[in-house]
Amino acid sequence: MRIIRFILGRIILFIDWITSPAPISISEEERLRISTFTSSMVMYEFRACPFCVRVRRFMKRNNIIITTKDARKNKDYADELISGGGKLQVPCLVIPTEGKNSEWLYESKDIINFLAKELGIKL
Ligand SMILES: N[C@@H](CCC(=O)N[C@@H](CS)C(=O)NCC(=O)O)C(=O)O
Repeated sequence: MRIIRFILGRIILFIDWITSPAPISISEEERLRISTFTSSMVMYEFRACPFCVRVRRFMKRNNIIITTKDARKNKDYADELISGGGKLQVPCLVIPTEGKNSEWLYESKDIINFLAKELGIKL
């Protein structure tokens, strides 16, 4: 099972690599607006998870840079994800909220919808 998962993971990463979307062209002002919004966010992922690939491709296309933490490779990250978000499931976007606990947003579709809505990106 681990071997099949490993092979599938490599295939996913290879296809992602050869079909990687080009970032759309934006102004420096827009780039700054996006990076200011996302600078304190973190996304937990498994590198070869197809749902994480989906979010990363959306981010790349739209010039969104968010620090990622691989919860498969690093047990500390997996523990952080479980204690903060409540379960070991990726992708999970951690959104700091002023004066409150951070929001731990699961589900690739919800993460993409959140980023698109907040950054005014048309899907
Ligand atoms: N519906 C979720 C599915 C996420 C999902 O199934 N992620 C898998 C990795 S591909 C996971 O976290 N599995 C937990 C595990 O392997 O322990 C989404 O779209 O984000």
